[in-house]
Amino acid sequence: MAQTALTTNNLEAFWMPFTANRQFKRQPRMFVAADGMYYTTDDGRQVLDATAGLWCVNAGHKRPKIVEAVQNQIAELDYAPAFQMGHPKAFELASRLVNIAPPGLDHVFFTNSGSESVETALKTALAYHRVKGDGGRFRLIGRERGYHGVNFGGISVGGIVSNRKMFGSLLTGVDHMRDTHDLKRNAFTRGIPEHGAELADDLARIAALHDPSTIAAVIVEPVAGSTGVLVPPKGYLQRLREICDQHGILLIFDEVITGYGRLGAPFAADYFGVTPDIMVTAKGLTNGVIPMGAVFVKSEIYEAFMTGPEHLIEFFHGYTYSGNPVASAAGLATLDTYQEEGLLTRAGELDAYWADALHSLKGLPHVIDIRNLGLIGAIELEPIAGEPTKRAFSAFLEAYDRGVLIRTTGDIIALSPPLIIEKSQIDHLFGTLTDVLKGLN
Ligand code: PXG
Ligand code: PLP
Repeated sequence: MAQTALTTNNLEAFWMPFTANRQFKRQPRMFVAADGMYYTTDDGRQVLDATAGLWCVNAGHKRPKIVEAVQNQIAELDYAPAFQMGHPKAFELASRLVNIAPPGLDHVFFTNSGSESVETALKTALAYHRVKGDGGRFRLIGRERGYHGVNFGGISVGGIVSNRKMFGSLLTGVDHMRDTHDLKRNAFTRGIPEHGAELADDLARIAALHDPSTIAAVIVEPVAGSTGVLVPPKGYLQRLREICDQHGILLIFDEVITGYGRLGAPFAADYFGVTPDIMVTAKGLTNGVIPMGAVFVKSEIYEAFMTGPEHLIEFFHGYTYSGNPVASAAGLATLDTYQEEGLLTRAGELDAYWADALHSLKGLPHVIDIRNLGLIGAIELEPIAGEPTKRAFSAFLEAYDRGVLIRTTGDIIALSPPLIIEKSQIDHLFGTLTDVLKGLN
């Protein structure tokens, strides 16, 4: 092995994100290569990727077309200024994206991550009302247990206490609906739960409280990912759409996880038949290989900005790397790969097999709920009394030792394999998890 931080044993300098730094640095877990469904560890073991990296490597690892496109693009045009200049691939990618997006979402703003996409969507919503002369709409509504990245807007509308409480004052004018998790009524539901559509009426209640004409937008994940795979109850998203329409509130779907085939349709908006006004994406857009996000907006939003003298900038927003050439090339090659292999709908072909295998874990020790939709799964464990998160973290470490990468959040195991997973690999994954769960304290 080359002289690396690992061999020189200097892991201190890197302050790792969302990581138990001291535990990790005592006992590091390092990947050095990846191919298809598998990672290779620094000690040469193969680890089945049951999380698509961090929900982003939807086409699997080291896909030849994407590797080649990135290599060629760096050699041809490495960077072009994002402001007042263009390059062809960003336009091509935006057009291709609009073609696979739900009808009406006809314009794309590029960012570099899900967090930036969220900020972009929130700012777009606020600015849209202003350019229309409706600047009294300044409130943003999120949801408890929502995850919208880690920037200030995102943590303000987000509903994860630990992501908020260290940071003092957040955005003002924000309120939250209740989350849709209802273990009592919906535990062990296969797919979409029956109970809880009425929770969408929280939006109507909050709107009435604040005066609906002060509300700019509501942002939700169609399926909450980070807080443990919370599938929306039957009719819930339709109800949110109706309430937004009644009150002139923009509906933002944060599809950072659900986008690009995760549910068996290109986007959750397609899957649920509910079209938002703004759709936030990232992750699977470039298969995770180059950071990039894309925010889709309805034509009437884009057009509302396209007024005034033509030489003036219409929207004071953008990133140095918006539509970066290498990221755009990665995005185009990713879309090619998805299309050639039918990956944007493959989860729909596998989901019954996936759900059968996942729900067969019911009855194992500590398992108090199992949830699924598309190629997403969650296994909720009873926490160890007084030591929340410890049981699931032990499962994570044990699964890793047995050659399977899973994700945990709180005491919930979350699964989201690359969409290329084979049935035999699904069997292997749940066989290993069964052994892991049987051995847990
Ligand atoms: N919105 C949603 C719905 C997300 O899931 C973001 C925004 C932020 O994206 P960036 O690219 O800024 O991280 C996310 C990201 C996990 C996990 O294991 C989830 C995310 C990221 C890392 C880990 O639950 N979601
Ligand atoms: N900070 C400073 C000092 C900058 O000059 C810039 C961009 O020019 C930024 C932050 C924002 O960086 P980015 O466009 O990569 O988000």
